[in-house]
Amino acid sequence: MKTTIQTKFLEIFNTDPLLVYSPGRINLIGEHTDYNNGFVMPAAIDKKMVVGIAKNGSRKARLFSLDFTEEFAFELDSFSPKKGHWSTYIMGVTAQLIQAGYPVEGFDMVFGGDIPVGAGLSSSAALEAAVGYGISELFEFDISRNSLIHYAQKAEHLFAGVQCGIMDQFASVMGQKDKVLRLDCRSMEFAYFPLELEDYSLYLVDTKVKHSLADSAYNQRREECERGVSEVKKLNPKIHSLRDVTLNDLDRIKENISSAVFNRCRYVIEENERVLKASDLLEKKKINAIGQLLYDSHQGLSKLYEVSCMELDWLVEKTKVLDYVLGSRMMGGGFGGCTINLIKTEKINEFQNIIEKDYYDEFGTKPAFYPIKLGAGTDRFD
Ligand code: GAF
Repeated sequence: MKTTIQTKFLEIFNTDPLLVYSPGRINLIGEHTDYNNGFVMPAAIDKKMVVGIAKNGSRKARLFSLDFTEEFAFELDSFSPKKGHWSTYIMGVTAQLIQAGYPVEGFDMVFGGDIPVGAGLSSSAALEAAVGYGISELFEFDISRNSLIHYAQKAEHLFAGVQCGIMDQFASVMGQKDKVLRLDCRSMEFAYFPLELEDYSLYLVDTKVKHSLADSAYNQRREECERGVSEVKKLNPKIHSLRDVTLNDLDRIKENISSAVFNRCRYVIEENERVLKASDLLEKKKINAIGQLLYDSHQGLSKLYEVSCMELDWLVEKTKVLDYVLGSRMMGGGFGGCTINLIKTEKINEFQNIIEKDYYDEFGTKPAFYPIKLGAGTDRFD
């Protein structure tokens, strides 16, 4: 990919670019907990977004997307984002840096990658992080990784219109080879855990569907959680997020909230517990028990948080009769994308054959399968 970007850059802009990358991510467990100040356990993967960038001496950004074979340009002094278009992410990050006082000048950019788009592997966070890092390296700005993560998140909020948490950008920027991260999204404290699964592997099955309500439902879930918190706050003003709420607190406000809000809050409280258990189990190498947590997480996401869909539910259900699968759940925001499966390594081919055939019989399309390798976070190519 690096060479392809370099060659295209030379062809279009007639010069050699600075080359950086930022990876996609998986999430072992801890879904929809990040914006509730809770815990998550993501990891960067070896699939990445690669950005080639060079100064062009103007006040314009001239862009070329290799994946969409499309060009786009925007002025650095006025931003008019095109909602849903890839340029939105690049514009968003550029705008955040300018707003923060960094003297960004005109640049040319070619980008592309191998992160499947719409699969819940955070290709957009990877693009945001790569663009922010690329600009920072090109103009020699002194931007900490932590700030980069927050500029990327803000770009998503203000330009893409998704009120996302911090997990995706954090995993993309901070990932380490062969390691899973446990992040406390309130304190931003984090720890790395080697992914040692003995005879087991993590394996993704991509439904290849993305139901259209994904973005609006995401923002709605966030509001529902906030509604729950504001009720608990009436009893205890010291509480600021679901992270501080117990199931007991929730029972006390049950009469004042809808059953949907109750369920959303219950799921988040329980999921936070599961993340802490999972990191403990990973450390103690109790792999079997992690599998059950994945199933429990899915159950909550599907029935309480209601962000699953029939394809994801079908895939998870299907694994329950396969004794070599320890656990399975939907991954990411939901309404499509991938399931993450903890499966006996030697059985992966058998698993793939069964799922491919039965999924096709059920839905008339074939899913995609991705083995997982954990890679390093945002960096410059040497
Ligand atoms: C999306 C968001 F971008 C993340 O912040 C996170 O909330 C995730 O959905 C659900 O866990 O990927």
